[in-house]
Amino acid sequence: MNEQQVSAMVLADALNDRYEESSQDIGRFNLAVFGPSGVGKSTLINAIFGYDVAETGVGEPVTKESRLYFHDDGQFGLLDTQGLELADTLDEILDALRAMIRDLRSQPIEDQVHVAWYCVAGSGRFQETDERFVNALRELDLPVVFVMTKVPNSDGVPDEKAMVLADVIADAGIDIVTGRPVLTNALGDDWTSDSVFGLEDLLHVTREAAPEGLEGAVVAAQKLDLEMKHEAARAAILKALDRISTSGITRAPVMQTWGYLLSEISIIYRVRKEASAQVLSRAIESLEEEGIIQFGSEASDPLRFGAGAAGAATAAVAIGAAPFLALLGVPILIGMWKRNRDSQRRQEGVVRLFTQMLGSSWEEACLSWAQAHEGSSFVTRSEEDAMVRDFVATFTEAARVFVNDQSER
Ligand SMILES: Nc1nc2c(ncn2[C@@H]2O[C@H](COP(=O)(O)OP(=O)(O)OP(=O)(O)O)[C@@H](O)[C@H]2O)c(=O)[nH]1
Ligand SMILES: [Mg+2]
Repeated sequence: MNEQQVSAMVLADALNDRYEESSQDIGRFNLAVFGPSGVGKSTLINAIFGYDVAETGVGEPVTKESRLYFHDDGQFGLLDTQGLELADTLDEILDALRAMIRDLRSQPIEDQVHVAWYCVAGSGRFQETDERFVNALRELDLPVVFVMTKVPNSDGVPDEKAMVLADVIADAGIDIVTGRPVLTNALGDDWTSDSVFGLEDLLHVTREAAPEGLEGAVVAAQKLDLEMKHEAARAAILKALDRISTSGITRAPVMQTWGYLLSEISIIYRVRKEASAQVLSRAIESLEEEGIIQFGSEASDPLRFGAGAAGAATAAVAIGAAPFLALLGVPILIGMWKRNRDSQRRQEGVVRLFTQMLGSSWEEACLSWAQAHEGSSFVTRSEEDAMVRDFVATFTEAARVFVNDQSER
């Protein structure tokens, strides 16, 4: 490993140091899904959470011989049944569920079951079993989202019979989230005019039903709504800027803030820790090769900058106030830093600007990966290359805008 690689690892290390903690902070959203076999539960889960039961396995039976399976992955946990004829096994499932929920009561909130989906076929009927099951879930204090699946529709407009069923359910006097069922169809069909619809609706209702403090976990767990993720990433950047304002600009707290920021964005977009660290260190190395960023040789050194893409002459500037920037010298920021070396507030501005650039570039890389990627959080080699390119391009563009902005003054 050469010196450049060591330096490039600094941000990857910051992310590595904070990833687990960030994951804990965001928490895990645990969803329980019920409904008769074949109604489309697993298909729906896969469409919204990209969680392919066929691929990931059904998980562990909750108790020996139990028909409840729990499986978790990152910010998402799923309590599922497999191939159950619900009416025949109703009491058995409810007993197992009651025992499980009772056991979980003493656990931290993120280990409990948060929301239940109760699914019936959109072409079916509302039966006494459905009512009993929903009431039993409510007695366990679970918010119940009533889902109609495989709803026959014409380009997303539910057919008449499904509308009638929805009204029957809404009028049945059961305690369900929003008071009405959510109508969905998770698979399109070229032969009929059935379209995919209702998935966003179901996601939003589910997020609303999740306990306070776990909405972020729902946002990270789902793969359907990238705008939702974008909002969460913007909030993470603002939080990082706030942290810098309150904790000051000495090295340790700033590194910590960058570690939280980078890992939170990774988690929001479901990019795993190892892939994140790898992409980050490669991107920083590449920025250094292009002279956009330069690293000082030692952490304790006074701030040192070399000639960068901006064509600045080699400069060695000693500023004791922020030794951490010895590790991450940004040539385009030198001018601003030098002019403002007497002002703590303006130096903070430099660090905030770098934080902003870092967050936006990392988000861009994660976002375009998520747009191109279906489902799992596995990052292929070519996807990794694309993420490096996206990060470098976004960062470089932000740097260019900044340089132009400075030279116009
Ligand atoms: N047309 C259409 N078919 C669907 C839809 N959802 C599921 N299917 C099909 O229905 C079948 C059963 O779907 P699953 O998602 O496995 O049903 P499940 O409720 O998980 O069933 P169990 O795991 O046995 O309890 C599969 O062949 C799916 O392809 C849908 O929204 N529309
Ligand atoms: Mg299933």
